[in-house]
Amino acid sequence: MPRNLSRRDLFKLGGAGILTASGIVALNKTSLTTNHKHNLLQTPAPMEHGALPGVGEVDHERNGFNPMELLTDFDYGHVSLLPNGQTLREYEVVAINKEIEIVPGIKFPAWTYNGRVPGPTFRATEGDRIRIKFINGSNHVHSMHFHGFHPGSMDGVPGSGGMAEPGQEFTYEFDAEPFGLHLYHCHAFPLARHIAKGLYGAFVIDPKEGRPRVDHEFVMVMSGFDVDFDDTNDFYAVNGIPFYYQNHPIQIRVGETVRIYLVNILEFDLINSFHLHANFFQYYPTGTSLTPSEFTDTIIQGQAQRGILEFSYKYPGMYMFHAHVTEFAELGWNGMFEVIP
Ligand SMILES: [Cu+2]
Repeated sequence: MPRNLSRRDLFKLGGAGILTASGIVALNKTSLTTNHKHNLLQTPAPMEHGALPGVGEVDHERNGFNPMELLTDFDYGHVSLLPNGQTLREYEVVAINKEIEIVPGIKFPAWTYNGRVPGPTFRATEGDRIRIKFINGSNHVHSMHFHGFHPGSMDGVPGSGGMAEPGQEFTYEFDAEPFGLHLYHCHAFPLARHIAKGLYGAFVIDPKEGRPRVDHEFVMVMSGFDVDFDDTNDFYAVNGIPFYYQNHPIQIRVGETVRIYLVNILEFDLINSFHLHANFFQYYPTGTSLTPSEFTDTIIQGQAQRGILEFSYKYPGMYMFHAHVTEFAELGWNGMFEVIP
């Protein structure tokens, strides 16, 4: 009897590293049978106990983005001054369909802002004027719906304003407020599909007086990939590529201060989480206060929740950070800090 192959079956088969070209074709269908399942196997051995899943490298050059660069890739836009003295930040964003390799051998037909998942991390200071020329270069209607204050006509929602048909463009313009860590995403319907396909990104608004100086600032956007389009995620990732920071630890030094802008845009699963090993962090929910609300080592975020984490490491070593939903970690949402003396 043919039956559907669930993401758990995939993982039992050994996860990311073993899918063949025929497997990719099979994954593009909505239902996988046991026949396909046999095609997926390159090596019949199950995953070894004690080993980390997700070895191997995707082609970052072909993808056109690299999660190590996305960590610190803050986009301040083209900056000028308006006659009233207000800072103007101008951006151009193009929505394009693009196939990206998310784990070795598995290509995901993504919908992207500027060819990357997540899209650009916009960064401004409270009170700046933001102007974003959005060009829809794809074959579906899309928008950019920002979290934060703005007129309804700039909301990027059907019935309010700011939708762009294929080949059309729309310019979003509003003042950056309130300060905090926000996000943006497409708000065309069906919404779950437009988000899950890759149309989202982080939006940082710094307070006028700034935040205390730290040694490192990193952006981490948590999401998932439903590669067989059955409305459940097959892989989980930070900054677009599952397992990336596990295979490429983020290097910091003992005592250096680290600030993480953490955004959850995961579709199909109700919660996501972040756990830091052998350490605690100060947590600022939504980044809208300069006083932390919690000193902890684990936080939970629902979709569109976000917050700022601050910490430093006392001892050198290798330290994991990951979703504390164990299944998410084993399907890609797992990373390492390498703390150097
Ligand atoms: Cu869309």
